[in-house]
Amino acid sequence: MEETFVLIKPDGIQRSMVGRIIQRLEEKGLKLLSVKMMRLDKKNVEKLYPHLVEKEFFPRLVNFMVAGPVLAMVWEGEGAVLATRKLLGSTNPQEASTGTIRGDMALSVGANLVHCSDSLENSKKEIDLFFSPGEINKYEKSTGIWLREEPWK
Ligand code: DAT
Ligand code: MG
Repeated sequence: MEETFVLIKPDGIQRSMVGRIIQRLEEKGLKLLSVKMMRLDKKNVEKLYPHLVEKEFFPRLVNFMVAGPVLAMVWEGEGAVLATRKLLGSTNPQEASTGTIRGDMALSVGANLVHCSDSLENSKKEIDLFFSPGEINKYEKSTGIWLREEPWK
């Protein structure tokens, strides 16, 4: 079972998209293990996006990410990392397919509503950045077995 890190960005909070974004992840069958509202600082953004710190747009990205509170979350499921990437859609909402969160709800690459981990390795790093092990709620859901091909096993 994989865990992935998802963060609703300041535009998602301000545009009242929290419920809709969480609903998409729940509908897919992913299970919410933890949630935390917080205000990021520049250091948080540098740690979340180490591959982007040298980009010309990075100062704008920092300004955007610290502009308001965000909602950090941990989600669990079979193949959760890739499944969540696909639910979000391409980085640039102009290119994201209709039916994806970014494709349906956003217009600008600099305001694309939500972040999620791009690999299992990065998901572990990103979860560690924002959550302590004691904050991750492992639990069974009675409906969870019906996400499997052989629920009785
Ligand atoms: P993703 O968020 O799909 O994993 P990423 O890790 O390449 O994409 O980039 C992280 C964020 O940085 C992205 O969600 C929005 C911002 N960003 C990426 N490319 C950008 C660009 N060319 N101009 C402005 N912002 C950009
Ligand atoms: Mg990324």
